[in-house]
Amino acid sequence: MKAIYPGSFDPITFGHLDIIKRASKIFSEVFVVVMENKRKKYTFSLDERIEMIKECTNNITNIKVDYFNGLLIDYLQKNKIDVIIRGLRAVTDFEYELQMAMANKEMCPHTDTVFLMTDKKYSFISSSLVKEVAYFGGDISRWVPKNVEKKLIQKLRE
Ligand code: COD
Repeated sequence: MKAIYPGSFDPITFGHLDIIKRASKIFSEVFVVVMENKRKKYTFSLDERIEMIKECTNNITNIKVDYFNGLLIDYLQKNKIDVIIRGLRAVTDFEYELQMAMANKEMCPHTDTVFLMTDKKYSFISSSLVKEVAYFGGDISRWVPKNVEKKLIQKLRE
C-alpha cells in the first residue's frame, strides 16, 4: 500500500527522518512530498529542501521524494494514495493534526491519516528549534544530518 508523508521540511531533521524510515517499513511505497505554499516564507528554497531530503534518504529504496504546490488531497487523488502519514510529538501537535486529518477526510472520504509517535530522542525537535539554535551558534549536529547542518550554517552566513 502507498502512503504519503507531506511536510514543509524546512529543513528535514532526525525527527522527520525517523518517521520516514519507520513508514518505509510499514508501507510498500512512501511519497515524501515537500508542500510549497506561495503565501508562506521558508528559510530554504523548494529545490534546497528537496535536495537535502534526497541526500539523506538515498539508502531507502521504497521512497520517492516529490513536491507539490496545492491541496494535499489533489496530490493524493492524482497519485491514487489513500494514506497520509504524520508524526506526533506532544499534545500540542494533536489539535492541529486532528483538524487537518478531519478536513482531509471530509474533502476526500477514502483518505485516512496514520500517526506515528515520535521517538523519544526526537520528541522536542522541530525545524524551527534547530534553526534558532543554529542562528545563535549552538550545536545542532545531534538533531539534523550532516548535510543539513552544513547547508544551514552556510545559509545563516549568507
Ligand atoms: N518527531 C516526529 N514527527 C515530527 C517531528 C519529530 N521530531 N518533527 C516534525 N514531525 C512531523 C510533524 O508533526 C508533521 O506531521 C510532519 O512531521 C511534517 O512536519 P513539518 O513541520 O515539516 O510540516 P508541516 O506540519 O508544516 O506540514 C503541513 C502541510 C504542508 C502538510 C499542510 O499545511 C498541507 O497539507 N498543506 C497543503 C495545503 C492543504 O492541503 N491544506 C489543507 C490541509 S487540511
